[in-house]
Amino acid sequence: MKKIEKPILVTKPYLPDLNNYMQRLQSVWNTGWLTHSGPLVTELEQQLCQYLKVNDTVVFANGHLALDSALRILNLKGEVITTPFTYLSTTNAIAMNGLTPVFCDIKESDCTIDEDKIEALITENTCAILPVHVYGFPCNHEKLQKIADKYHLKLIYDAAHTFGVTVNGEGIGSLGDFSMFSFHATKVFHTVEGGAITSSNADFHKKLVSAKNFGMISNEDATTAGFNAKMTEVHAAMGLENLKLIDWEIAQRKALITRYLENLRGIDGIRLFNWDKEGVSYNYAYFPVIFNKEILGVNRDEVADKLGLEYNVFPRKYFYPLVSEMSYYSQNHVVQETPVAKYMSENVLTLPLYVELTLEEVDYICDAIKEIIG
Ligand code: T4K
Repeated sequence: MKKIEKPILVTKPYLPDLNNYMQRLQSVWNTGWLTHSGPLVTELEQQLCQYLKVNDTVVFANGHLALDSALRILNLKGEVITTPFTYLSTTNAIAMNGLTPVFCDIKESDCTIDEDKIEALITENTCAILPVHVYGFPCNHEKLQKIADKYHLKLIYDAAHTFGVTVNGEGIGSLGDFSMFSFHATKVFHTVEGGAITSSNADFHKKLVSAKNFGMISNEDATTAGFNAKMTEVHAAMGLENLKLIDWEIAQRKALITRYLENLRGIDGIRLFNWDKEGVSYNYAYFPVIFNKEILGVNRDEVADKLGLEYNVFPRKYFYPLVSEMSYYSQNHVVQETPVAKYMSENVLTLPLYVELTLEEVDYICDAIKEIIG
């Protein structure tokens, strides 16, 4: 196979039509209102409530500060059960709120928290569960909510990867107490940097708005300590333009994943995930694949290295290493054994996936993988 000239990276942000974006910016120039919940931020929050099928949306400067703020306003103390198979942000938000992360293992079927292993980790200090809808695969909400209710725990979802996903027609951001979405440039929907907290319950709206503005509730008082985590009008303008394209973008991603599945299905040693779970409408955020080194004779790292060196294709090892293996956590925290998460982390590759990727490029990537594994 001839090596392609231009590198194919794991993702590439999609940008809206520049003229349309400039028109949005014109309104910023007209009003002179740049930040502090201006008209474009307000409009974006309203449109997101509709699109995500939630009753409340508060946008933030990024997903991490959104999650941090949600934990902060709940004023939690003690232990939070979460998974180590995630981006550092999830665990850092817990730790930086003075809470202790307790790592629960994940399921092999979709890499989300194994709800059957949660109860054994609950102690009198447990205050919340923070599962991750990793890769855009929804957690088992019904079981999680039952556990949360039984033990009077808060249930906060890291929904960074699940923009637009619905389960049995319900917006995924309406589940639990809160959900955090990331609008980072590399996500299905982006505002360059950005994020949001959504909920089916608008009772916390004022607290969330205050939390992103230093904790201030008026010009003269603050009831909590908070960051500056506000989204600007310039970022909201990008969000409003991208929201117009979102259904088309998700359809493009679906077509690419369908092509990947056609190419890779049935290969002994390559495990694909189930993309047909009943009741789930996916957003096709990532395309993870598990390489079984015992069967293939080559491991995930060799596949990744060869894809880069010999084929100019650069997938990523999301999420390797586990957060619990990173020094800050392994050296300062009691870290639970999570064998499934460890296996997944050591064998997964997320293959390139973005709107401008072509079907021919998907074929090229799959042919390269087939050559490498022989
Ligand atoms: N929870 C979870 C489960 C998350 O995955 C994340 C973020 C968060 C919470 C926190 O949300 P935010 O605070 O970020 O809103 C990326 C993103 O920075 C991060 O948002 C994301 N998760 C994480 C999974 O991936 P990197 O270090 O892998 O990104 P980077 O810079 O290597 O970019 C990946 C590829 O994208 C590159 O190959 C090049 C391409 N790229 C990237 C950027 C930024 C572009 O072509 N253009 C660009 O502007 O972290």
